Amino acid sequence: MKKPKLYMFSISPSCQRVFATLANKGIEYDSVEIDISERARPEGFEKISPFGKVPLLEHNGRAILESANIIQYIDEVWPDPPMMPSDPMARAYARQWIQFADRELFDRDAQFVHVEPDRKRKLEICSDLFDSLRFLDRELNGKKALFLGDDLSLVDCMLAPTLANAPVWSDLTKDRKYETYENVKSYTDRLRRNPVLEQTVFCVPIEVYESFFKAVLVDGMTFPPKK
Ligand SMILES: N[C@@H](CCC(=O)N[C@@H](CS)C(=O)NCC(=O)O)C(=O)O
Repeated sequence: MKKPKLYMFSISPSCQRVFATLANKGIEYDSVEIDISERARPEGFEKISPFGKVPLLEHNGRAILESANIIQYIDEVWPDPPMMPSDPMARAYARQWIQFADRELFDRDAQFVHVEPDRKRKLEICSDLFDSLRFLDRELNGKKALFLGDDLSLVDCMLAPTLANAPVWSDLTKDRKYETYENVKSYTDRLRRNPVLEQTVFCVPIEVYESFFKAVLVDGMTFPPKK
């Protein structure tokens, strides 16, 4: 099997989803760091990436975009260990929460980080994200291990990077909803103790995100910063 190449940015949450999936399967890959703090992209990357975003996985001469799509591709091509259920109904359930992680959580994070310049609007978007976490909290009720059971799944890889940052957003915005989500908090603790996620998601010192999100949510920066 040809080695894949991952274009990534080390502290990007969407890239961490891919790091975790690759690590869980023990897949060897080449990685190319793209400094997304710069608006310009290296020429080689511009040629294969229509939107200039990371992560991008190159495999067998083709480019695959979107972290949710990339990790499902990885799970299909390198099926061991499986990170999605084999039963169609259970797969549909897993995909539903993969979509939730993107639409309700990550897309809002990306909106207040990369797109929205107005600080008040940033805080409103972040507050909407916390409102959506209520659904996850309800779904996690009664789950004692990871999202689909004892084994790390793609749903966990999708959720972990956002949940790692949620306490930082809650502190900075003084939005207290997060603190009431007991199931989300205990699930996040279980994710943090997972050896693969510990090394691929929770390994970035929290201070890095504290200062990054302070610049975004308190000082009103959009990222990459306007020059
Ligand atoms: N939905 C995409 C989002 C990708 C995304 O927003 N990537 C960010 C880093 S987390 C990026 O490359 N931003 C650069 C920019 O917006 O210029 C995915 O899940 O892969």
